[in-house]
Amino acid sequence: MTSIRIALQKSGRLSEDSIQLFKECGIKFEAGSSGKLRSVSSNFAAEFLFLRDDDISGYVADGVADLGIVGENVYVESNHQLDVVHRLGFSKCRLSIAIPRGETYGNINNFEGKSIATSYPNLLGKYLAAKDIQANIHVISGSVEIAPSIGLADAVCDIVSSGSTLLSNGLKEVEVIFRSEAVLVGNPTLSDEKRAILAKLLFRINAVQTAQNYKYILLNAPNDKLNEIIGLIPGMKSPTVLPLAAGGWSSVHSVIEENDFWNNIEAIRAAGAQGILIIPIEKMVH
Ligand code: PRT
Ligand code: ZN
Repeated sequence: MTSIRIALQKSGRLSEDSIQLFKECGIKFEAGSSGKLRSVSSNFAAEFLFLRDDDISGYVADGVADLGIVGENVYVESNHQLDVVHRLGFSKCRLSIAIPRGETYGNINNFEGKSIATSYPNLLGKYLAAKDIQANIHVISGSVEIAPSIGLADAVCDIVSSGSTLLSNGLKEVEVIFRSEAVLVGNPTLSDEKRAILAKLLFRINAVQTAQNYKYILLNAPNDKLNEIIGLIPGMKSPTVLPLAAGGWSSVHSVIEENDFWNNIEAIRAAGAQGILIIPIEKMVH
């Protein structure tokens, strides 16, 4: 029977959320932390490989794996031509150019003739070429942020998330050149059988992602305030309204986007709503 092979990061910033995503999709397998490099799902036509993130795009391009989860920064830098099948919304970060904090910065022309240390020569090279800047790119594979202080380069181009690494190395972010998140990439030449399995997987991923934005809400409302309260909850178009055993009160049930609810919480309570419950939804299919 056909199954798809999915390459995941063995251990690192992508691993936990990647494994969690498949678990939430109801796909069972043994995670790679046990030292295993390969694991077959017991309830879905998929097999998982656990690799260094740098190798994932190449394995998918070669067809050793059919799909992979990788940071978009690493995928684009790899120059492999894959299908970005789905954006996953986790491991968000940016690739930025930073300079010593004490220096003044005007614009990108500051880098004309300067040297920039990075592990992302392709992304940086394309960005500079598009801006018509001639700079020297020093490729280094780790600890990029110390390059200016040891005199190796004038600036760095590295991944930033909170910014605290730059700060503690006396650097400031001056240009964001790429915004990244985890992506599901796929080999462009998958067979029809594998595409059918991928479609099933995407259906589940969509159900999980949609559910994350919504909550099931339950509240009790005095009948004379029912319409007012329902009107205060945007998106609550057609709630289920059931009479409570206590006369004059109703129970209101609906699915809403969570933010819509918090924006009006005070008004909802002031209108007399009581016993408000907000319950997570595991999966949601439109
Ligand atoms: O061992 P393996 O090769 O598999 O993993 P790795 O060490 O190469 O990668 P890993 O696990 O560190 O990161 C995997 C992916 O997570 C990256 O390719 C990005 O897409 C994404 N990501 C998200 C990050 C960060 N946030 C991040 N903060 N990758 C790296 N960092 C590093 C950055 O390099 C810098 O040193 O964290 C530091 C900056 O963080 P802040 O919070 O101080 O700004
Ligand atoms: Zn890596």
